[in-house]
Amino acid sequence: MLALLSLATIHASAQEPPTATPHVEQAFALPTPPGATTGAAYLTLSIAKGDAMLTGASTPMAATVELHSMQVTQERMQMHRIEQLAISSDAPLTMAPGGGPHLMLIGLTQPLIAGDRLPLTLHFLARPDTSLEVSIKDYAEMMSLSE
Ligand SMILES: [Cu+2]
Repeated sequence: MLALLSLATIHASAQEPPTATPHVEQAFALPTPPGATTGAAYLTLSIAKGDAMLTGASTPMAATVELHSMQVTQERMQMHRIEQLAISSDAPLTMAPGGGPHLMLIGLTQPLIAGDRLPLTLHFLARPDTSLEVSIKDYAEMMSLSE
């Protein structure tokens, strides 16, 4: 059983081209109040083999998208712009509200409304871009649904 499993693993990784883009899961953006000019999006990126680097993102619904990290101390939450975020086969990149890395949408061209979709393109170092449609969801609602 173990031998079969490892053979299957080797086979799968042999098929993956070296320039494969990371796999995106659980992508969502939070709705914004009327008049808000910034928003946030979150996703999980994984890769079957090796490592990759997320270097940025873009959307027609915001002037810019920055990669942010967040440090939460007892006194405050502080966000910093960062140049890149690493993804590796043994450490997926996971983003979630409440702290840690996220995508900051700056200069929204329209409010993010729950139920709508946000077109998003992810940029990677030495790998092709990935485009996806991110669901705009109320996080509190998502949490209550998953309980
Ligand atoms: Cu931020």
